[in-house]
This record gives sequence, structure tokens and C-alpha cells, in this order.
Amino acid sequence: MNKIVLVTGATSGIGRACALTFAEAGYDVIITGRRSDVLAEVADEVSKWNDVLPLVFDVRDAEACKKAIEGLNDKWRQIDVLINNAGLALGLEKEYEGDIEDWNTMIDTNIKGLLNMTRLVVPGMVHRNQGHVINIGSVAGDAAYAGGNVYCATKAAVKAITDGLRIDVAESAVRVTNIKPGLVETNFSNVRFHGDCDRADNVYKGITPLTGTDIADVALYAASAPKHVQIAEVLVLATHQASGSVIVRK
Ligand code: NDP
Ligand code: 8X3
Repeated sequence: MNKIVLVTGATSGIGRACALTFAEAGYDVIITGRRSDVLAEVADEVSKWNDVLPLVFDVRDAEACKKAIEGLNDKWRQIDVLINNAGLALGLEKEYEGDIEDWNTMIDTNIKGLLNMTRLVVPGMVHRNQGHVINIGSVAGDAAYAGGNVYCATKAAVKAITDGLRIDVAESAVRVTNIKPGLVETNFSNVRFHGDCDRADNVYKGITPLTGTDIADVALYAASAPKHVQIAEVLVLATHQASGSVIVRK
């Protein structure tokens, strides 16, 4: 029987790449996202490699998360790897000029959404004494950068929540990883700048950014490491990027 990975936010970017990379490596894949049409397209691609189950729900909706996970049948119930990837940044305003709705969306998605999924999936892992939680944090969680304020805070929270989980499951064989990417060219900046494509493109000008697949490869490496090896945290930057705010463009 193949191992099972659940990837949140698999309609785009890093999540989509994780779904494809893990499927190619032999996993059956549960993919989630809010856009059913796009999720169906990704399901089509993933099904070339292995079995796939698309689940449409919003990670901010605790009841919807519960319904999705508790509704899994025997084939899908025993999740081996949970990749908490769904997330977003909104805006780059100064903290004293930021949009409170944007803040709430980031906090509800990046922190509470990740907690919703963790709370539902990890008890089964602990019970089976087997499993792996891979949270997609960010270099943004290591230090704030100009205008990053609340987004950076959500990713600092992901680090604390990941470290806390690792402590809380340490008696079991469950492993917990925080992957902290730097600049990855995905839909991330289009979302951050509310569809302003020119502004989004500028983020990746003069540097070769990471791809979703670069991050998926790191996730697969962590999941494939020998059982006694726990990849606790990985910071993955583009070459010429030294931190969240030091990027040398040529
Ligand atoms: P994308 O915008 O390309 O993908 C984001 C994914 O998250 C989409 O599949 C989207 O699906 C999903 N998503 C967003 N909100 C929700 C929600 N409320 N419920 C369910 N799914 C949701 O961005 P990335 O691939 O770049 O981002 C993935 C993760 O990587 C995020 O956590 C981000 O913070 C992190 N990251 C990104 C970096 C980058 O430079 N790109 C660097 C460091 C970290 P849908 O819209 O269908 O719901
Ligand atoms: C996404 C990377 O540097 O834009 O987390 O915050 S950054």
C-alpha cells in the first residue's frame, strides 16, 4: 500500500509542486484548496502518477476541516505526511497603515488554518506512532522586513507552533519539520499585491528565484530521511538572497 500525503493549498505554487513531487515518488495524495475547478486540474495531473483525492474546503473554517478529515474513508484515513502549506501574504503597508481585514485573513489562514489541520490529523499519527508534519514557514518568520510586519509575525508563529508540536510528540515517532523558503516564484506576490501583476513581477527581477519544485524536493527529502533522522528546520534561499531583506539583484 502506498503512503499517503495530505497537502493543503495544492491548487498553486509550492503546494501543487508538493502534490506532484510526492505522487511521482510513490505517494497517494490528498490535495486541498478552495478553488474546485483548479483543484480538479491538479488532480488530473497527479493521477498520472498515483491515486488522488481532491477535497475542497477553506482551512480557516474549522467545521469544514473537521468534516473533510472525519469523512475520509479507510483508503485515505491513515495520513503519513501532512504538509501544512496553505497560506498567503496580503499587502506590504507600514504596520500603522495596514488593512485590518488583510491582517485577519493572514492570521486566520497562516496560523489558525494550520492549527485546525494539525489538531485533526496529528492524533491519528500519534496513535499509530508514525507520521510526519511538514509546515511551510518562511524566512519571513526569522526577522521582520519593511512592510512585512503581520505576515512575518504569522510565519514566526509557524516556527513557534512547529517547535511546540515537535516537543509535544517527542515521545512518539512522529517527526515535525519547518521548511522556511525565501523567494519562490509562485502566485504568492500576485495575491500579496491584490492582482497587480507588474508589481508582483518586480519581486523576482534581477534574481533567479526558487521554484515550487525546489521546495517540494526539500519536503520529500525530509519525508524520505531514515526513521531516526528528524529534519527539524530548513532555511532555503535563492542564491544572491542572504535574508528576508538582503537580496542582491543583477
Ligand atoms: P500560492 O499563492 O501560489 O499558493 C497558495 C495556496 O494556498 C493556494 O493553493 C491557495 O489555494 C491556498 N490557500 C490560500 N488560502 C487558503 C485558504 N483559506 N484555505 C485553503 N487554501 C488556501 O503561494 P505559494 O505557493 O508561494 O505559498 C504557499 C505557502 O508558502 C504559503 O504558506 C506561503 O506563505 C509560503 N511561502 C511562500 C514563499 C514565496 O516566496 N512564494 C516563501 C516562503 C513561504 P486556493 O486559492 O485554491 O484556496
Ligand atoms: C515569502 C517570502 O520574503 O516574501 O514568505 O516574505 S518573503
